[in-house]
Amino acid sequence: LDGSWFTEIFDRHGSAFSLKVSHKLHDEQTPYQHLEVYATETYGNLMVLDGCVMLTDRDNFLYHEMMSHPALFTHAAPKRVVIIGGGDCGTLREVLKHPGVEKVTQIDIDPAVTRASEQFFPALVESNDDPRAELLFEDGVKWVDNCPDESIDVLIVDSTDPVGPAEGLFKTDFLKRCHRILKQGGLMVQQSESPLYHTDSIIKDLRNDMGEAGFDSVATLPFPQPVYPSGWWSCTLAGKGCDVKAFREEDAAAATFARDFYTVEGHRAALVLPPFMQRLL
Ligand code: AG3
Repeated sequence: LDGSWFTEIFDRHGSAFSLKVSHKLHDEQTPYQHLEVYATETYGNLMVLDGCVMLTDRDNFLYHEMMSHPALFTHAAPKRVVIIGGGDCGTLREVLKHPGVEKVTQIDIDPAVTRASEQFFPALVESNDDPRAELLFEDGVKWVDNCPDESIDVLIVDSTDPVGPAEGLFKTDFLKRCHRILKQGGLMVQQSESPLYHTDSIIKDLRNDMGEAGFDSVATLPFPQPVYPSGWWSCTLAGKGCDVKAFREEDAAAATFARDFYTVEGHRAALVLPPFMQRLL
């Protein structure tokens, strides 16, 4: 492909994903990662970190809705929410749509991601001035360590792949620390890569590590994500005295906030693991 295409190559899987770009909007080496933003011909703006696609205007709703609404409709009454990573603020925007949420703290290590989102993805930051939102730029692992025991209802880990800055966020040790700060009845949700490419590796390990960290129920929810490796992605929920395979279906059905993907039926369907995943896990 010539220079008018952005391509992310998934070398280990012998595949790649490309978008036709009209021009580059931003290129910055931050202290943590290489941040690029492109204008594409058909997917709106595209954000890339260390060569990996993070989001596009056109399809980020899939990921951000699935990282937030299933978890928030699983918790009995979520009031205190934490997002580790998520600097683009797309997950934060979805969380703030839940009127019962009293405070959301987003902790991303890299302020440059939020600055780029403000500049190039204004729709994602549109609710950042909500008084319930707190944006911090520091190491999420350290923040969790300084957080009091049993003080959080829902913890969302919206990270990059488990290499580079986000590697530590997939380790048992970090999951144990997350378990400590969750109240009884609380849960965490982590982006967990591709069902097709990573079920018998990253997803399986994460689920086992969540069990080892003390969580008593685990569920992996697959969802489409055209711009990520294999075009298919997942999040994994882990409950602390909370069954993550059940959710508040009536409340979810009655919710009136705007969304483009999440539905009660879709949530129910996402809880049904495809047979190939059942075999591998
Ligand atoms: N976080 C998940 C990015 C993983 C994509 N991996 C890849 N392209 N190889 C996205 C952050 C959106 N808030």
